[in-house]
Formats: sequence, C-alpha cells, structure tokens
Amino acid sequence: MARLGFSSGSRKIVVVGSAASGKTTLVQKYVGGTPPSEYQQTFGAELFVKNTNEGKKHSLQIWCCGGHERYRALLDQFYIEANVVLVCFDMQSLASFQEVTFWYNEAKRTVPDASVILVGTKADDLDSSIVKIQDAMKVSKDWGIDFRTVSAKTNANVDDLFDLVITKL
Ligand SMILES: Nc1nc2c(ncn2[C@@H]2O[C@H](COP(=O)(O)OP(=O)(O)OP(=O)(O)O)[C@@H](O)[C@H]2O)c(=O)[nH]1
Ligand SMILES: [Mg+2]
Repeated sequence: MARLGFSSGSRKIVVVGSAASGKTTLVQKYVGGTPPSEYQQTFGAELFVKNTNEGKKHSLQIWCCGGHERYRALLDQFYIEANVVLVCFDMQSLASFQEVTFWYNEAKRTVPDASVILVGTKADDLDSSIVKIQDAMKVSKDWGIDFRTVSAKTNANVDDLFDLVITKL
C-alpha cells in the first residue's frame, strides 16, 4: 500500500543536525546539484528528490532540515513517516557533536521505527578532525546505530552513505 503522501516506491529520508554542519551541501552533492559558494542557511526544510536503481528502484524524498534553533518547533512535521533519519554533526565542531544527543532523541521521539544513521560531516582530512572518530564510534555503538564520515568537499563516502541508506529501506 502506498504511504500517505508518497507514491508507491518512494521513500523518505530526513536529514537533521546543528546549523551549518553541512547537511544541505551533502544532499546537494548526492542529488547532483551545485552547492552555493557561500553558506546559506536552510529556512525550515527543503525537499530534494533522487531516483535510484540501486537494489530496488526507489524515489528518495530527502528532507533537509534547517538546524537553527528557531526552526526546531517546526520540525516535528518533517519527521512524519520517515524511513531513515541522518543525524549529522560537523567533525570540525565539538558543539555540533554535543548536539547529536538532542537530534537523536528527537528522531526516536517522533519516528521510533525509523533507522537512524550518525553522520560525521566535513571529514575532509580525518587526521585533523576536532571530533575524535573513536568518540563518535562509541556514541553510535551505545545507541546501536551505524556511523559514517563524509566529506562533501572531497566527495569522500557521499555515495557510500546513501548506498547504506538504501539498504535500510
Ligand atoms: N570543509 C568543508 N566544508 C563544508 C563541507 N560541507 C559543507 N561545508 C561548508 O559548511 C557550511 C555550511 O554548509 P550547509 O550545507 O549550508 O550547512 P547546513 O547544515 O545545511 O546548515 P543549516 O541549513 O543552517 O542547518 C558551508 O559554508 C559549506 O560550504 C565539507 O564537506 N567540508
Ligand atoms: Mg541547510
């Protein structure tokens, strides 16, 4: 049966995390768009669509949510019927890593059955990351979820991350 508001075969992915952690840039890279040269915050949330033939044919509806505090009260509606939630943080920002607990709890509260993946963004050069990869691995292990690092700048692991997403659908 088709899910409410989605055509048969379409799947919903929600991308959350701190402001300026690189969510929109990551999604734009994946869908084949050109990220803006300067930071432009997402107002509320923005929808991206990607058709894929990986495994089964899917139309991925990727909702990229604005991370600024002022949008948080609005975001509940965007989680509805999500299949996968990407909880993102910036590997160059301890503050964004500290916020992942908030975003993970929001995902569990709003869509308890969705798969959650912890995503460390801006992993352009892992050796110089401020957030230690072991610390992120520990958090993901405690929560029993997958963890991946990506760089939209170097394109490292971007497609691999979404290949993992597709395995969860
Ligand atoms: N070095 C580096 N910078 C990145 C990377 N991805 C994004 N950025 C930069 O980080 C800034 C924020 O990127 P956005 O993708 O707009 O961040 P966001 O998480 O969507 O921000 P909000 O919409 O406000 O929540 C921009 O200046 C990007 O160019 C990356 O992989 N490496
Ligand atoms: Mg954004």
